[in-house]
Amino acid sequence: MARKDRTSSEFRDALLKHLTYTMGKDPEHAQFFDWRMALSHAIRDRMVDHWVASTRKTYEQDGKRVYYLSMEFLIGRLLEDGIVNLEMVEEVKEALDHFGMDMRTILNDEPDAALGNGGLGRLAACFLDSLSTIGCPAMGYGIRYENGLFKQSFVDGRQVESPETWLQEPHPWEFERPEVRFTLGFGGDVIYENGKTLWRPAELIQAEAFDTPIIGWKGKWANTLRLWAGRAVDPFDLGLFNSGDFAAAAEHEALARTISRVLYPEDSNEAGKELRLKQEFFFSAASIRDILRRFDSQHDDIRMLPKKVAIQLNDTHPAIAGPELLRILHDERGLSFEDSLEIVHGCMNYTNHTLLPEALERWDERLFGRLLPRHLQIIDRIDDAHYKAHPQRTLSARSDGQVKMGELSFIVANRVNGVSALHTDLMKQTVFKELHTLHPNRIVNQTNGVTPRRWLHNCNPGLSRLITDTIGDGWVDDLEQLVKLEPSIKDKSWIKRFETVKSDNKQALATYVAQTHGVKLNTEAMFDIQIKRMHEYKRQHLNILEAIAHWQEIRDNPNGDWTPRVKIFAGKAAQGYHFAKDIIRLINDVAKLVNADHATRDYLQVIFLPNYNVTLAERLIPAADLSEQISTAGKEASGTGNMKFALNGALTVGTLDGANVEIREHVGEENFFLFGMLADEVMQRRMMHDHAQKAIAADPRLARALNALRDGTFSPEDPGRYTHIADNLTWSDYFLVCSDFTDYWRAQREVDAAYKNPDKWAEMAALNVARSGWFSSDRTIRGYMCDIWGAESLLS
Ligand code: NBG
Repeated sequence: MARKDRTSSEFRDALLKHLTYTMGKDPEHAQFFDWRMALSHAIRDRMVDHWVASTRKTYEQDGKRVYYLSMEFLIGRLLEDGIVNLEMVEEVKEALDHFGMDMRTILNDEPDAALGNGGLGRLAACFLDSLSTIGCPAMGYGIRYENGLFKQSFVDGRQVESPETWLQEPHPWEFERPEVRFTLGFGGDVIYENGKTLWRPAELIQAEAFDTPIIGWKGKWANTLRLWAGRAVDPFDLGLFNSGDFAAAAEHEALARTISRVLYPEDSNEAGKELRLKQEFFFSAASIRDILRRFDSQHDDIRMLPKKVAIQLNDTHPAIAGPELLRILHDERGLSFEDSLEIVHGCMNYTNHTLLPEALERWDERLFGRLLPRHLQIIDRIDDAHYKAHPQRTLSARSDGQVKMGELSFIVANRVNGVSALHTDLMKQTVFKELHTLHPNRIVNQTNGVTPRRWLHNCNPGLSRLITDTIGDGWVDDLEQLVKLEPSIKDKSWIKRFETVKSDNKQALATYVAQTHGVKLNTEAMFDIQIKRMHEYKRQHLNILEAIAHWQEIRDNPNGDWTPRVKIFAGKAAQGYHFAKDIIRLINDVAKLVNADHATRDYLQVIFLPNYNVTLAERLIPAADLSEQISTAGKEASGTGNMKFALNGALTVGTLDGANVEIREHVGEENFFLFGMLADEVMQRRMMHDHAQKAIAADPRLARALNALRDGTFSPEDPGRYTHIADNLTWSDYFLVCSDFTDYWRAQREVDAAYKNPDKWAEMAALNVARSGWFSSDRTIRGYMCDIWGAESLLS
């Protein structure tokens, strides 16, 4: 038998074996679910060999290990990733064909692991993929939320949330590790005994580990994602049960489980805040213990820790890991406070992901002191030591009754990084100005990136094939090779193939939307897409306001030479963020009216797709012509969707914000539609008290669009529904929608004009692909390894 036949028959056997013995099903009666689980197990088996080999090598080499602590890992589906990274696509297809099953249908049966909100969580997932591809010994640590980010649906255009229940079905990728459990505490007292300070927590809980192997490109390396689940120390009170109080008997278990139940619990009330802080301590403290246990198994001198361990704090959520490590070293292991602090400082690094003041974590010191009394003392000592070293400083990690996690993280960390060049500069000038003056070498930049495996190779097979046909497949783990496409872009027949790929992707999206939402999209039109969390700074309302103004203009002149567009939105709003939810409703109401308008519907369609997640992004991005990156300058730390769109051949209409700045530099300003104020202009303009009214007075289109919000055009049954949005934009407009509207309008008309020349458009889009190679998360991770962690690849 030829090797290929042998391997595919071996895989067939493996699949059948799992179907029979893991799932307990006869192929005759197996459902999609059974096949998917059998396939996942068969693929997982293949991963395990690589995983064990990588783990072994990591121990043997005893190099520096990287620990990425993150409250979120938005990993999405894993089956296709696994199949592709193990180079098993053909084998799997053949095996499934043999049993009369369709691979795509089975892949589509997998639920998304939605353990994150947005960019921060997705970045962590891209980093895991790159760490494994590069062969950097690393581990991700997070929380195994039973309910990930809520499911979004629309009722009368309004967002309705329901729980995400991805763990209701067994999750084939994880390995439960009942032997890896740590007992953690909250509350209680701090006592002084024999010259020692000890924390005696009142409430105990256990953290249990669940491991998922993360396999890199071509299976050369695999790391681990370790997620912690909450467990009760005494799960069940038999006494209470026997006395007949069944609910109380199980209460411990239920309470312990709530800690890993939901992602970002509603924190507008005291109980929610407390749960959130508990979650942060829970996973940080469990991870620190696990890191120390592993270190101790190989070393006896704790002073070596910074040589062997680099800990990355993904935003401030795991910041309590610093004081916890210090507490263990000082209180439990008896090192001096100063030595402990030095070790902690040598290990910890902090990534800042936002400058929005409301997103920088601060805890009420009473709440903090009640849950973590010893840590509060330790934070004070860290802060005092810092003050002694820098008596000229004015800020501190604890002031105005609050514990300030941003300042604390900065003081504790060895390196602090921003996520785009602009964001890093703004960090130095604004939130961390004083700390940066005191520690001028601490802040470094690491512009975000995205994994080319998921975000081009797997999600856009048509474009991947064209690229590989043209330049070979070296680009998949060396994305900057995409520049080799440039000479072909001048070739008319190549551009035709490029255009065909895009139009096929648009057709596939249109088919999906027709099947799932019953809306027929005009595939001849430009697909203009804005997908991201709903937030005023991201300005989905600028986009819809421009759409309204454009619609009004088409109505005035229905026989004009308009460029047809389909405007697509997707994104979730936080449960308690009413304004953002009203913007969703507005977009849905506009869609209802505009899509039914016979005079305009050939030129303008609007659709809001519900329940945005990683899988939906994988469908939308390859089909985009235009990428909307229109945040108020200075507010979007980086963005990563912007990179995915450019890499898949969409042109960007955007402000000079976050990584847009660097995208524009790379793809060329002639291939990017720029508009809007710069970050410093934004700050200036905001000081003008009547900036919005001036902008409205100067632009009749804007005034007319705002009037349509006021006069009930989009909500005739409830005419006052959108008055508050118009009022907000007229009287406050913190995010400067009105001041940027006119220039946005101009840029959009340039977009329209450019789209009229399809070959030229395709050429610009292809240049975006060819020049986006720098935005690979492999490049970002190499930057962290070299500038922050001092870690090395173990791939030979
Ligand atoms: C987000 C920023 C994005 C950035 C991602 C990843 C948070 C707190 N921040 O601009 O808003 O791309 O982080 O760095 O989620």
